[in-house]
Amino acid sequence: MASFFNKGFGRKRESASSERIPPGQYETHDFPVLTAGPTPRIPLTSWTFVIDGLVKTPMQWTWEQFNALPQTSFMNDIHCVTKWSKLDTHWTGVSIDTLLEHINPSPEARYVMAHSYGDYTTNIPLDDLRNGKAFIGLNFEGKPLAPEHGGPARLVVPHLYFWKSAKWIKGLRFMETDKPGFWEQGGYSMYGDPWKEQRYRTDD
Ligand SMILES: Nc1nc2c(c(=O)[nH]1)N[C@H]1C(S)=C(S)[C@@H](COP(=O)(O)O)O[C@H]1N2
Ligand SMILES: [Mo]
Repeated sequence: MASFFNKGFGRKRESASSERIPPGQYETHDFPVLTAGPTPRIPLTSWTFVIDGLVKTPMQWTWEQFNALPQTSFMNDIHCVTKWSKLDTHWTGVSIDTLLEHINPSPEARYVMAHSYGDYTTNIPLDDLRNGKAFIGLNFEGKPLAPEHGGPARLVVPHLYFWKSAKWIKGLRFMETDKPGFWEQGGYSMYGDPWKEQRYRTDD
């Protein structure tokens, strides 16, 4: 592989795309759609986003209320466990840090289960959602997020494999102990670090 090159001459080309592709991945310029099951269609009038579990102030937002929260722009690389990586994706949305200001996590909360419309779930450590690491994406490349990519709103956790980025997000449940979500119950990694190739539970 390119490891010799990366350690030496490659350094001055820090942003070269090859250095941004984790092991075992290839770069794609498409945006493949990966969904287990049909695409849920959620009318914005009945859309809600809920944070509950181990939090001092459980909260529920309507679509209108959620869109009134401060929004930020994000640029990220995303890495799917099926081996494609897509560089420089542009989003706007609500940082999880903004949501945390409202709900006050209990001290014992260490993990989060993301819940989606259509019943998909995925588990993520709370520390991987805070300090600018994750957000609820509402716009992708300047347009409202398309339904097949999780619109109207999806979780985006770019530093973990993309299955952790729950499409059609409907809430976050704060938990004390880790529990497997949909793919994790099927043998995928509990954590999913693409740089460590944590694809399956046996890689954890
Ligand atoms: N609700 C929900 N979220 C999901 C999935 C899903 O099936 N349902 N698939 C996951 C997987 S495996 C991947 S790779 C990405 C794919 O996102 P995309 O279809 O926008 O590329 O969404 C993740 N989030
Ligand atoms: Mo995936």
